[in-house]
Amino acid sequence: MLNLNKQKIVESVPQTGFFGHPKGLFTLFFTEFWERFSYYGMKAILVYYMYYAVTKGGLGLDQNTSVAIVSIYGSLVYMSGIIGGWLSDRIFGTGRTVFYGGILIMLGHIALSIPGSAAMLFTSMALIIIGTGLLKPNISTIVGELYSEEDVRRDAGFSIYYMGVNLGAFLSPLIVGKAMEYNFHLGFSIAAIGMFLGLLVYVFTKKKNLGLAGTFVSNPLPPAEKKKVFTTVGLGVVLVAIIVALGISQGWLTFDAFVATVGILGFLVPALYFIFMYRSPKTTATERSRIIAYIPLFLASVMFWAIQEQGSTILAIYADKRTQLDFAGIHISPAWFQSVNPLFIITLAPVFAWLWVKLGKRQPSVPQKFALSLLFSGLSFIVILLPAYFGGAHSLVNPLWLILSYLVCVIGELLLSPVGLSATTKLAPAAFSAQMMSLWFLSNAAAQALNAQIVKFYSPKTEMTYFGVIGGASIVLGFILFAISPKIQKYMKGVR
Ligand code: C3H
Repeated sequence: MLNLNKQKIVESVPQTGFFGHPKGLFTLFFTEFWERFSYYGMKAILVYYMYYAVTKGGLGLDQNTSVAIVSIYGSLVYMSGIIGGWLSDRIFGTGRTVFYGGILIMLGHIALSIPGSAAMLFTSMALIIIGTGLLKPNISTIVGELYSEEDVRRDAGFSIYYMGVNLGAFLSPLIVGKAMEYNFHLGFSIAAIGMFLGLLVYVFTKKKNLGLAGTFVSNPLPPAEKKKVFTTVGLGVVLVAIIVALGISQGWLTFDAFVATVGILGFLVPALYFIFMYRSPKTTATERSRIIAYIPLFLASVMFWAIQEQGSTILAIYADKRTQLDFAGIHISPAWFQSVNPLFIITLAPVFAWLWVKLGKRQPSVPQKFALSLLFSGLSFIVILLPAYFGGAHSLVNPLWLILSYLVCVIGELLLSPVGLSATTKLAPAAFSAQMMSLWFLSNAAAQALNAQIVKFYSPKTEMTYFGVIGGASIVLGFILFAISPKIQKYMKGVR
């Protein structure tokens, strides 16, 4: 986006009105709160819905297959951000794309709330994959648009926004998890209502609060090119549909082959993205250097999310199968453990925001924060291997172990996720502002694609090795990143 447009947008947004931040942050905070409420509420019960027996209201699928499907689903949800980024940079602008995304997500949750079969599940997944791809990266990009480049409130703004994400993520597993005890579809209906409320907040407050933010198309598609692009996309979709139909009918498109394909795409797509942005004539020399700096940060982010996302897959199984759920006189629903991470985020985010302000110029650089994040996420897996080390893998474990592991991982998350969101908006080449945010979410997509390959190695027998190898890898990468941090900082060309 041109600097002139950026300035016009900032001037159009009421610059105070929400905890000393631009009023638009209210709209984005609550829209994203409801979107995450619906997404994480659905996700907190999805894996159980898939592997619980039909007599218990589930679909009766195999447990490991269910976890792999959830990982692939999570990966595609973030991968589709490239569609959302492209549509907004070239056709709709971020604001309209967010709205369309919200509608698709709501329809996706409605599909799951109708009692049905695996077909309903896959319809819902398709709608939520595309819808989230349209909404998630674009709403985060609009947060960046509310602040001028020099505005010192920007990082704190992203921390507040991240608290909105986690407030939704905290409340929904508690509510939807409880609803699951009556009926899975009641739980999914609550998710649909959540997204509906998010759309209401967005539609009714955006005009007053967001000003021009979200209305510009940063790199519009010339009308002459439109026809060519739409024909190519249409043909591509038809080709993929034919290949999939043939593959299924001929028997070579097996579930494992699909998981492997998503695994490859998880890394191939971001690689192509990097090359494309780097080589674009619209990217300046300074922006090219920043793209180089972004590569190690992206890889660190993949490692981090690979561990963090297992909090809702492998650790969800750990909560269900390995943890004492009757504890201190209460019966704990395994889905409630999904609220532990967001609760710690909400509590600790202000502490980190305060810490960065207090440390001022002495605070670690962005690459150093990422390196520390890898150390903490690695340690969280070392913590959770200890119960098996001390007591074997067959007795039930005190839930405090799981809570401690989540806490350590959250410290890593606060060192990486809000920092990464903010750094992405600063490092983005002007012509690719929304697409760079999609690239950031592709690090999560790659992580979950990787997880789909590795979760099958988890079992009570392999538990210690599983957590030890993955946790150890993260710690080693953390040390390497710390060593090369000054070099990365140089390539960032003044961005801090
Ligand atoms: O959703 C995002 O944008 C980023 N993720 C987060 O903010 C996480 N802290 C959410 S926690 C988790 C993924 C969902 C909780 O319902 C659970 C991790 C164990």
